[in-house]
Amino acid sequence: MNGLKLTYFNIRGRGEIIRMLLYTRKVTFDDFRVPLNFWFDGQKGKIGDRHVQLPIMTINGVEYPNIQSVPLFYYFARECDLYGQSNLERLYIDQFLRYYEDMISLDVPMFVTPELGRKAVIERPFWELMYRKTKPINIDALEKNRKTMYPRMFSYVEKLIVMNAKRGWEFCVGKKFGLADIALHVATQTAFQEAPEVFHKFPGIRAMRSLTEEQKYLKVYLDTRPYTPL
Ligand SMILES: N[C@@H](CCC(=O)N[C@@H](CS)C(=O)NCC(=O)O)C(=O)O
Repeated sequence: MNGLKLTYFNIRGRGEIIRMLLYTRKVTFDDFRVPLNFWFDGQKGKIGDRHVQLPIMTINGVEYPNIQSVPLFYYFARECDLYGQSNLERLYIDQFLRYYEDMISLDVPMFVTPELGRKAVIERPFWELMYRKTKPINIDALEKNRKTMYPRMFSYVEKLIVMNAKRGWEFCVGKKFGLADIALHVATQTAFQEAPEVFHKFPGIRAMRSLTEEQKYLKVYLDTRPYTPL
């Protein structure tokens, strides 16, 4: 793989799994982080037309807009040999990807409220403020996640990890590090930043997160990546 460029916002969001897959294998790529104000200040035309959403991926110098993040996760996981050793393992990996989707849909409302809606995303001062903030703006959503939603979702994933450990699996899926571990780490990162106490009851999730953080090349990235709320 060469001529690789990820065009995405300066958040983890739907770009982080791609970044982490590539860093795991020390694949060189251009990690282009579009400033939010640039996108929402009517300068989007410099990146693409109004029908374009991010991420945009460039592979071998060819740009693929609107290619969808999840197919990109699978593509790069296959390219990097991080997508399981058997069809059954891939079934389990896909399961973790679904939990990732569920989890990020819980995170977003803590930062973007319906009342603020579109107004929030087009107002540059709002974003600048938000990205300096370390705490969510929607305290109700944070409390609901902290008390109910994160523990509920985590308990499902914890059960999966415990069951998989009983099969002799050392990682989320199988005996090799891969996409499921990365998806779990990304899926739980906002919760880890905003409600770390929730993790106390979930040793399996904590252990899997640690294994991800110990990956040699990934560790360098995780230790130096910019702080972002999402
Ligand atoms: N299903 C798409 C969703 C893409 C998407 O919603 N992208 C958001 C950022 S996460 C975006 O570009 N928002 C700005 C806009 O729609 O103009 C995918 O997974 O790639």
